[in-house]
Amino acid sequence: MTANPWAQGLRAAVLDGNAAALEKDLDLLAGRMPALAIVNDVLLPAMAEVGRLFEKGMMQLPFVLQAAEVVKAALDLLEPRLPKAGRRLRGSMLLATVKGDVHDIGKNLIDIILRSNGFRVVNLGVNQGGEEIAAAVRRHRPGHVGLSALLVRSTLEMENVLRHLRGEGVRVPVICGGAALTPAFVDTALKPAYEGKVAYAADAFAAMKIMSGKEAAKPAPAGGRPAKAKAPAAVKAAAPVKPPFRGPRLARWTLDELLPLVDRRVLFKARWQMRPGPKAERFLAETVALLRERKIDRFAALYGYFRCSRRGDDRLVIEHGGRKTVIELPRREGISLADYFAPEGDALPLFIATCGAGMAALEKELYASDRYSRYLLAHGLGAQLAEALAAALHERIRCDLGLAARQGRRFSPGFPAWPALSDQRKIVRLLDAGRIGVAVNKGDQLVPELSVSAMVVSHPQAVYF
Ligand code: B12
Repeated sequence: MTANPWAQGLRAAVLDGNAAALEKDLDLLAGRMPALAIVNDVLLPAMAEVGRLFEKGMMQLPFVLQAAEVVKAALDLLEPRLPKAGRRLRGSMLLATVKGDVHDIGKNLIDIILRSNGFRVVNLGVNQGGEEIAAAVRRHRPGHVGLSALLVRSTLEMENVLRHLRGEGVRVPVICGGAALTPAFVDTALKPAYEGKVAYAADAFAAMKIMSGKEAAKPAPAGGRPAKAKAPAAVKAAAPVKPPFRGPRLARWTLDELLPLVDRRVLFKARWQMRPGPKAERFLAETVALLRERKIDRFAALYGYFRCSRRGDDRLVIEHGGRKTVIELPRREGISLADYFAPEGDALPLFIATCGAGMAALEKELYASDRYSRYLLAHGLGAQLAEALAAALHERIRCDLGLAARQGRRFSPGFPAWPALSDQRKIVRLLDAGRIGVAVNKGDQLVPELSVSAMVVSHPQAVYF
């Protein structure tokens, strides 16, 4: 790295995520070195340092994204001076979230970090099937394909994509990532479906190592022995709860009411990947101010009580509006959620809560205007506001039913005790969730994305499993 002070200034701007003097710094520097050298010898090494600091735990994710913002702004400013050909790229990736999945942020974080590290990225967007991806591979000829999936079901869709690519004769190495994906699944299900290489990467930094040939894909961790299932206690009949009303009802919370319910530790550590402390608190205050400015300060939910009865040993039949809806609750570890409902008739509390369309629009706008750090912060707070709403509804239902402390457990479709994500469609219909702008897409996901659906099980013996 050159010792010239302007280059040092630019490097510091990237590392500090501070674009305040960027235009001036770049102008001064461009008079002294070619634009291409600024990219290759200053910006990319600075970003590589950011990556090293992140991996050592010395830089936190929102600051990595701020650094990426500075690099993006610098590249935009340098663009007219950069030669059309000859720009050294570290590699290229065609990136897509697979069909049936509308989850954007995981894939977009990969896009942001790869681009700011000198990779070319073609981001196809969400809900992409094998045909679209194969056509884009032919068009863009990427060095790697990156597939993203949030849900278990979309990890299965990855296998279809790979089979389709194989059928089309594509052999470009593929890197897969996402919340519900495991290295073991990549090894056992995805690798055999494709002729080219398939690797798992936990994040953008792992992906860059694979793309640079620096690190072989990690072998799957030895699968631990599954915990021995405890014999479930026999479920005794419980006195039926008395719901205060039947059918759906609207409930609203303001941002001020919800904020005290936000779990800050989860927000900071899991959603923002930051240590709790003054910096995280400052980001929280700024993100809340942004939400207020955009009038994202009222949140709607629907909840209600429905007549239901247990049918067989793993089903509930819900009766509402002259129509029967059946929910299957498969037995696991000897327990089915159906065990907690009486065959002769019971009450089922259901709810849906959403951050609303305004939040989704804000996220889209922040990403499109290259405010990457704000994008992560808004998404993370939105996720925790959805959780806070769910907690508030859970509490309201517990109060309505007069449940004892710690009685009344919340279960959502898509989790092991209630695996059918498609039951979200049934909940949306029963609660008439269109009234609060919530719908279900073809992949059975709630739209807007930052929404939660659940039932509350009031039986005193109910446990999480
Ligand atoms: C926060 C969260 C929520 C939030 C926000 C969700 C969202 N869409 O953003 C809220 C509370 C709204 C929510 C709701 C639900 N959730 Co949720 N949620 C999570 C949680 C805890 C984190 C997801 C997240 O946002 N991560 C942050 C982003 C940035 O990470 P990411 O997408 O994983 O991407 C990173 C990596 O995976 C990787 N990566 C991603 N893609 C790629 C691609 C490549 C090429 C590479 C290299 C790397 C890579 O890099 C990214 C950056 O580091 C996960 C569990 C978990 N620990 O991951 C469950 C999880 C995704 N949720 C789950 C479920 C079931 C739900 C609900 C269906 C529950 C319900 N019925 O209400 C709803 C769905 C609502 C809907 N719209 O239909 C399940 C899904 C399982 C399944 N059955 O498929 C999970 C896996 C929890 C679990 N253990 O079962 N959820």
